[in-house]
Amino acid sequence: MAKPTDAAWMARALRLARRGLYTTHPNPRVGCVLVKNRRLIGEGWHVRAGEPHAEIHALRMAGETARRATAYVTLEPCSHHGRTGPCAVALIEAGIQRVVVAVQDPNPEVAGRGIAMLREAGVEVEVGLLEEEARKLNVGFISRMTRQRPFVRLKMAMSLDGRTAMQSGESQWITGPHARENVQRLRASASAVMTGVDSIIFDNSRLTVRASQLGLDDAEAIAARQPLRVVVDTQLRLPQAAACLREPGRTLVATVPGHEPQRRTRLEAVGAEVVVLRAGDDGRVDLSALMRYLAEQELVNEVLLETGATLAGAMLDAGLVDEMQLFVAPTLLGGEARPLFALPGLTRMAQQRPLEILDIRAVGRDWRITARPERR
Ligand code: AOF
Ligand code: ZN
Repeated sequence: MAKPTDAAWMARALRLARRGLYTTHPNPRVGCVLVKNRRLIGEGWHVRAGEPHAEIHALRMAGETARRATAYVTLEPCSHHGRTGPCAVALIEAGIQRVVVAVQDPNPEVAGRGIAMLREAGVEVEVGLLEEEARKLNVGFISRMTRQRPFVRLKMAMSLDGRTAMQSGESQWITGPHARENVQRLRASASAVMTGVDSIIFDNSRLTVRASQLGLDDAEAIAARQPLRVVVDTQLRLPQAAACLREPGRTLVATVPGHEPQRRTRLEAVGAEVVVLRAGDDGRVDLSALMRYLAEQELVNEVLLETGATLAGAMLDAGLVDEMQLFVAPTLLGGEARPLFALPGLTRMAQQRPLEILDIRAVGRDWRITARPERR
């Protein structure tokens, strides 16, 4: 049985793990706390892939006092030789007596082996404390490891009458500065930001993380890792002059076979990376194939989808939207304006797409609704 203070120490480890929210990609966010005689003797979190894991930082801080201590770790200690040695071995060698783990590592290279190694060495191990919170922090990593596709979060800004842009496509700005700062954080925590080529043509959005808009202490460092930009562009219509192509970071343009080769050459000349994927039945980029590509080739954990009604509708129809963040502005855009989703073929009430609301809160003068499609 967990002792009363275990949850409090694990909560601290989770808070530490969250400090890696914007930087650990493609690795998971992990925190570790070492406790002896009810006192904190070491703590740490994973900052960046290639750098030491959370446990190693905590063990370094504790030094010799780590012997017979308890370790609280938000993710199962690793058992593999990756860019760093196995944390399970480091904990055993340091003489840790008990390890409390929030969630098992879904990475098939670990997947329970870290826990088994600890137990074989006589370390007492408990698994599952604050598991739900720990999973939430790494939904993307878990999705990539278990479903071979990223976790997709769709962000949209709309008026109270459900419109996202005027008929002309003009949409800047529907929501206020607080909501836009919120979106900056969503971008910063994502591995990739994805959009359709029409959104770029209308808005010429840069899809970047701007340090000045992040509102965080280490904003500069966070903005240094720009999320991968992904443009879905079946006919390679992306303009050479698109603003996103002049920004730091990479722009991946996903297309299908049969596009005009000169267009590809022109885009590559201005730094775009073109990837040719299978076409779906409608002749457009097969979105499931794109998700698999992003997970397997680009190690994308979380995708932030910022796009218009067509691609948003297609992603929803393909069952590829895991969560929606809808920013609702206190304004009306009127009847000719563009709706949130294009869902052609939806004509009867029986076909409606029910959502489960997870959270609603005020963000400046706007409202943010977090929802997910109800699984049918
Ligand atoms: C831990 N503690 O803090 C993290 C873990 O490439 P590497 O060597 O950094 O290994 C990355 C893998 O290690 C990652 O896929 C995940 O399975 C695990 N991450 N494990 O014990 C940590 N970040
Ligand atoms: Zn490790």
